[in-house]
This record gives sequence, C-alpha cells and structure tokens, in this order.
Amino acid sequence: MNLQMKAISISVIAAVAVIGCGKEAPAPQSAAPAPAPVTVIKIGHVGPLTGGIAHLGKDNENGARLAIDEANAANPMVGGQKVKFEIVAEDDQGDPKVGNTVAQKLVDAKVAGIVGHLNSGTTIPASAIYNQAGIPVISGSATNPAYTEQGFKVAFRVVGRDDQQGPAIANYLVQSKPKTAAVIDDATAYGEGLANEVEKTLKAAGVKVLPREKGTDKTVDWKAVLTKIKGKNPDAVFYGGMDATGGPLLKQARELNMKAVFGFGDGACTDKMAELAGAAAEGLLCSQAGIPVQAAGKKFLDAYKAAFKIDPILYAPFTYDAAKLLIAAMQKAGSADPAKYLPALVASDYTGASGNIKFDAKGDRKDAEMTIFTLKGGKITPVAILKGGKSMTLDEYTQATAPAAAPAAAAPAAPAAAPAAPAAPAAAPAAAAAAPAAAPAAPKK
Ligand code: ABU
Repeated sequence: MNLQMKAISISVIAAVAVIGCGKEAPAPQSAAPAPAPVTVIKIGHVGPLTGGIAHLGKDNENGARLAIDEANAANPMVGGQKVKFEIVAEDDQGDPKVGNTVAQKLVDAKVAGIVGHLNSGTTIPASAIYNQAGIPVISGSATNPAYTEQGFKVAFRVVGRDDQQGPAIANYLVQSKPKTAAVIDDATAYGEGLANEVEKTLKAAGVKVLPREKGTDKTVDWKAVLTKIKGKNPDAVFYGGMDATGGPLLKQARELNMKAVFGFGDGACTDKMAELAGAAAEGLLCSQAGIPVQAAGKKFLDAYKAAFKIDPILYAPFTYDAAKLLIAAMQKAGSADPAKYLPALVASDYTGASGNIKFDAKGDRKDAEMTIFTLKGGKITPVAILKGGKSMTLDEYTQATAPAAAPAAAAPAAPAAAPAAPAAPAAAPAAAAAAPAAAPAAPKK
C-alpha cells in the first residue's frame, strides 16, 4: 500500500471509530487558510567585533540591529508581501583582507543590502565586491573620501568625509596659535588620509609641520615616536588613528611631560580616551564627522538604552539610519531586489536619528555636520557643531532641529561664539572654526 492509500485508510478508520462511540460526527469544516508566507530579507552588517576597537564595531552593529528589530515589530510589508528583515552580522576584525572575505560571504548569502564596514581601510576594498554584485552598501562611519570617489553607484555613507573633518579639527588646533606641529598616523587608509588633510590645513595656516611619524593600528607603545617628537618641541600634535591606540599615545605623551595641544579625529574621539589615558586625556581636542551622539533623536537614544542597557558610543545613530534607509528604499520600491530599490535609495530624503539625510551624486551625505569636542571631566564634550559654514553649540543645534510641533518656531542657528576653552594644557581656540570645505560633486559613474 502506498503512503497516500495508508493515510486515507487511517482517516476512514478514525472517523468510523468516533462515530462508533456514539458521539456526533463533527460538522464538515472548511480547510483553515494557509498562513501568508513571510519572505525573509537579509541585511548584512560588518565591523570589527574582535580586537582593540570591538567596542566601536559592536556600537555600529547595535545601531543596525535596533533599526531592523523596530522594522520587524511594525509587521513590515514590501511589495504587498509580509516580510521579516534579518541581520547577518560579520566581524571583519578591521582588517582589509578579512573584510573582503566576509564581503564575499555576504554576497553569497544573498543579502539585499549592507550596513558597513566601520573602517575606511575595509570599506573601500569591500565596496568593489558589493559593486560587482550590485548590492547597495551604506557605511555609517568610514570617512576616507576615496570610498565614494570610485564611481560605484551602490556605495553610500551617512557621515561626512575626511576632507571636511581634517580642515575642521586642524582649524581648531590653529586657534591655539602653534608655530610647530607634529602629525602622527597609524598607517591605515583612515588615519593616514585624515592626517594628510590636517597637515595640508596646518601648512596653509603657516604652521611648520614636522616630518610625519607613523605607527600601526596595533601600536600601543609610542615612547620612541614621542621621544623623537618631544625633542623638536611641537606646540600641537595631531594623531590620525583610533581610540585603542590614541589613548596610550596621549597617556605616554603626558608621562613624557609633553605640553603640546593634542588633536585627534573621530576614531579617537570617544569617552574611551579617558578610560585609556586617565587624567592625561583632559583637554584633548577631537572631532567627529557628524552630530554628537547626545544630539541624536530621543526616540533612538531611549530605544538603544532599553535594548542594550548602555548608551551609544559614536556612530550607532548613523548605522541605525543606514539600515532604516535600506528598508525605506525597499518599501518605497516595493522590492528587495537591489537593482529595483537602488533608485529609491539614491533619491532618499529621510529624517532619522542623525538628522535629515539626502545623498549627493557620489553617494556622500549632503551637508554633513562636523562636531568639535574637548575632553572635560572624563567625557568628550561638544563645543561646536559645524554645518554649512556655521558653527552652533549643542543647545543651538538642538533648538534648531526641534520638531516643528514645538510651541515656537525653532530659531535658525546663529554662528556660535568662541568654543569653550579646552582644559589645560591646551590654549583656548580664539574664534569659531572655519567652514568645512565643501565636497566637490561629480556624477557617479
Ligand atoms: N572615521 C573613523 C573611523 C572609521 C574609518 O576608518 O573611517
């Protein structure tokens, strides 16, 4: 007897058995409607989840994860179909080779879009793999201009670029009137690229810049480099690198009794600096290529804290927005097919946790903010938010971006007065920072 025959026989015997017990035969029932199929849409996230900057990789991943969880909680539909978004999180260890391997893994897993990578040094080569596969990628933290200068239609970022960030932080260093400056980098695409931008601005301002000193993204013993620099007595020192290496650099510089003003970029502009350098971190000037985390939307900040029991560190609001942008574009296009939703992503006009996001022809964020901080009382503290040639305090920014439903119309941002003086030993910048250089626009190929 084949299986089908067996099944029919068993059903007949069962039915007869029920009737034979004197019970009523059940009324014939129409078949229950099959549940609507739910299509799973995979979104990749890549960042370093191991190593010295794993805390930043996890921060980025948390942002994307929160966006996806929120989207799923709203019973999302794409093209009239019920869908569920699924994060596929990968660890690239901040290493370009590992980055390429996991990029290919995500392509093979048929993700519909990617948030990442964290580092410019991994994002730039991995973006060639995503471009080849036609899969959109949005970085929430990679700031090296080269990423969006490759002509890849699928490559986007929601933070500013280092040709904006470099001049912004360098102009703050210049305001302490240094005659001589030292520039150190970690030999990564990010650290070296940002250091180059800072050096250009310092030289243009008439500051003598010492020959470049280098470490790596793993260097934690800077004594030889610092001893060499100390002998030349620079008034200012800029380091292009991440907090895991920048913290020890700053600590050892103060242990060597160096009095220079220190300036770092976004990778080393976190509260981790105080954890790693202790009191030596006080007075550090640093920059981020977007709004400060405390200026992110309250709904995002509350949801992040509730979900992860910690506050976001640096670029989580940006990776949150990147994931939301991908989802919004899919929903607008009615498809998770990258070729079909890419035009909707290009045309994004989206207000998220990090403000309004539109992309220029290269895939860069239009009018990205830059923030300058000083480290005070163990915390990085925003002193100026720069946007469109204007400088605002955090309060002014918050007022200017308050919801339209507020009782009074938000006042336009006025140029800010001089930022608060960094704590000793840095001298106070004398005036508001110069406007960041506008990114040249060219059509994406
Ligand atoms: N922008 C700071 C850290 C990430 C990067 O490598 O660009």
